[in-house]
Amino acid sequence: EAAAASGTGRRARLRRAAAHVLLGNWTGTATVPSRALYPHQWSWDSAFVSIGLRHLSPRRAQRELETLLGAQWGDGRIPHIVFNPSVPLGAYFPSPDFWRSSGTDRDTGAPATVETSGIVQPPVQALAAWLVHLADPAESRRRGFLQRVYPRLAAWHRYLTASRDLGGGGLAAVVHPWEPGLDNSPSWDAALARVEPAPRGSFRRADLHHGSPADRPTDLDYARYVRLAATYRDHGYDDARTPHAFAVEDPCFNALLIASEHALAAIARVVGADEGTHRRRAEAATGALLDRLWDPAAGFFLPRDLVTDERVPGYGVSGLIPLIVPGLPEDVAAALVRTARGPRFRLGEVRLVPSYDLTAEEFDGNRYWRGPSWFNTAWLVHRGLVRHGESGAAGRLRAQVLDAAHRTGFAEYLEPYTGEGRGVRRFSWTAALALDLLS
Ligand code: 2M8
Repeated sequence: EAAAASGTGRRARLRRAAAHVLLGNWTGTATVPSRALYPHQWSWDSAFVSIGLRHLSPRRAQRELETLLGAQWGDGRIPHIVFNPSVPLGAYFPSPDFWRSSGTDRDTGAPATVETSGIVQPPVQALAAWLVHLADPAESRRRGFLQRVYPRLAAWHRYLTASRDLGGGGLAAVVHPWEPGLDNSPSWDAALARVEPAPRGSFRRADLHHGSPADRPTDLDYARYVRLAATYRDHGYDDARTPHAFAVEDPCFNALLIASEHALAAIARVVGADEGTHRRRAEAATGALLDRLWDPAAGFFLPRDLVTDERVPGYGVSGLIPLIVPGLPEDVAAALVRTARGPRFRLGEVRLVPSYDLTAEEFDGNRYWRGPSWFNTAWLVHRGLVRHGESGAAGRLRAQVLDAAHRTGFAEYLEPYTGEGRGVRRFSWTAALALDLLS
């Protein structure tokens, strides 16, 4: 009884601490990932944040997504950053004067009244909208939440499945390493090596004011990120006209698109739109995911580099995320669970799920997406494990997330072996997703 009581006390403390982080990072219309390092609104961060916020305030969670969708472009894209005009330009790089979204004179339809980036992030938004609705369907109906977001989410998915099907095989491509959200993953090294770096001194990083250089991408990575973004910008963010030096089909990005398409089907049903279209799209994309990214020899999902039209070898956490896809063949799911438990990810033995193969030469337990464990990918793997009946492994992962989130003061990421926090603290999606797993 005493143990149960102390467990209840711990949960209450964690809940309070997580709520405190989310309140501190709330700007009045949305949540910043971190006041220090990321002082604007990020697309997939907001989606994850709303999944946690729904347990504190379903209304605020709805608002979070509505603010993001308010910055949608005419062509359907949801930008990866929505800039807060009250934050000084130098606080984050690249700032609005780099992206110049409102000055875009092409047909992309960037909003005139809010500054945004021109690239995108993984499509978690429809899944988040559905989960937010489920937290309080009465409040959602009262505010007409799903009616309002449905057309925008549908336009977002149309943009991804039409303009971003650069490989023509039924999957969405990412055209910048910031788009899959796993910025400096070793999975992008080979594709990125072909990109001519922007000249040294042509840009000034702001991230190093807040983080240790050893925990962040390198200057050479940044020089290439800048080149790719500037090229896209200089072609009016037009997907057909831009000569994409980097174009990749990423398993995590596409798994989220499929999960979100299923969520959109559920939303369509509530708002009286055509559910079948979304189900059919989800099923077609699942077939494409298996055809194009499943590597039977590796027993793993691998990104496809569209410049070489080859799969990218190596085991990144992205390849585990298709576990969330409804209707994944059982033998494929079983192979993924085996790999997660094996020496490359050591699920249950090291903290959370490392972002890259522990046995690979490229693994670096401190440097951002090159090895550290992250809470959003752990939340997704947890969801996949539950889907496939792996309740023991899911329960252990959940306990690790809750412990690590609280112990590190809601760190951005963890060194997988020691569990020490890395990056910033009071990081929003860490707090939000811990809250979700607690509830
Ligand atoms: C990181 O990416 C941004 C660029 O978008 C950065 O390094 O400045 C990534 O971890 C990304 O996944 C995340 O959405 C973003 C904000 O938390 O930070």
